[in-house]
Amino acid sequence: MASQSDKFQPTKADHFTFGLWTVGNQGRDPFGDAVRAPLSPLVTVEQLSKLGAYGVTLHDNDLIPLGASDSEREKILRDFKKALSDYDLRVPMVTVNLFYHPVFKDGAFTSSMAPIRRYAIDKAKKAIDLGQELGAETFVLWGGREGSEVDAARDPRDAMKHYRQGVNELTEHILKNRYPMRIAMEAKPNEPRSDIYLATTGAMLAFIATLDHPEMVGVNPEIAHEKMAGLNPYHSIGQALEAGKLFHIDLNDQKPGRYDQDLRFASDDLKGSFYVVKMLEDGGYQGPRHFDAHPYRSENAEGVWDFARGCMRTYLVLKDKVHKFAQDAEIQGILSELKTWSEREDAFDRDAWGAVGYQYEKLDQLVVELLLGAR
Ligand code: DIG
Ligand code: MN
Ligand code: MN
Repeated sequence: MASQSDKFQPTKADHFTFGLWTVGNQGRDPFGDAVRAPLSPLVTVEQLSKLGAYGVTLHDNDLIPLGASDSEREKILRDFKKALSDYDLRVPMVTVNLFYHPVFKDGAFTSSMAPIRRYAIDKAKKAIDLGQELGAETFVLWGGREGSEVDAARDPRDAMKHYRQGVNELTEHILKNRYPMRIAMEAKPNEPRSDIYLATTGAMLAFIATLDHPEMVGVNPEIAHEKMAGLNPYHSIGQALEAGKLFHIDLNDQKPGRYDQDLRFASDDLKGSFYVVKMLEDGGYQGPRHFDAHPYRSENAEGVWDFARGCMRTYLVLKDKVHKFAQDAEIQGILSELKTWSEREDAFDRDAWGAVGYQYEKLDQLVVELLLGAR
């Protein structure tokens, strides 16, 4: 295979991170079994480091199997920390699996059963402790089972009250232990539940405002999830950033109107992905460039690393296009002309304004040609 240009080779300074579950995805789907062998977290750390990644992220049970004994936990953590040190990788984010075990089949924090809610909150607190032990500064909470199929079974107002109680207990846990950690909540409209509560990043931002410690809680928008809701990730991420609430991000891609595909970053929607990179780079987002995606089921163990390379490389190619956008005289010429109009102070002439031509056709064509490498 032709060697890839050095210009787009990732380095740790790019702060790319991957979930253990992403490259470790074995290719199961509702109609087919695993196509790849399990991937050891130790191999993942070594391989991602060699590819230029900055860190890995994990659910509690991606690393510590449910039901592991204290001694098993200690050994797993010892080996994992050694690998992180040997390969100079960080763990900027930890999350909790509140969706795989059958106990969560009707919800975790929003379960109607108090004992299940209590178990879920305690499991999340232990995952926060694990994150602290690994040096994570962000705890992501994705409520994949917080939802419903039968609305007769639960009043969404009760679900909100229980969700709030759970998150408030997590912020109390962080404050009591003086952990330097923040919580980032991740929205998704559906799948695996027929409807998931707090379906979009916008809904999450409204919910966060009702918490005891809203300053400790932000959002972790996922591109695929906003697109599943028919929304424009550039706008969702922009709203979060402007509100000071973009605490983390899940980068991937998604074809419209399909199940959660978690595709390789920018592998479907190049222009939309370009604007996401533009928002992160121009908007001064300081967090890791985190990929929550997985390789196609078609891929073998080698193809997994093609997937990881592709995520990072395309981000860097688009970051270079963001730089070219800022340097492009024609694009900037149109934008500055629009800016002078925006500040006009002469007498308001409704018909004149109604007749204005905004040059958006020309502007968007220039962006398309920039992305196609035609300018
Ligand atoms: C799914 O999009 C969710 C889970 O993978 C995880 O809880 C979170 C981490 O970014 N994203
Ligand atoms: Mn997803
Ligand atoms: Mn995600």
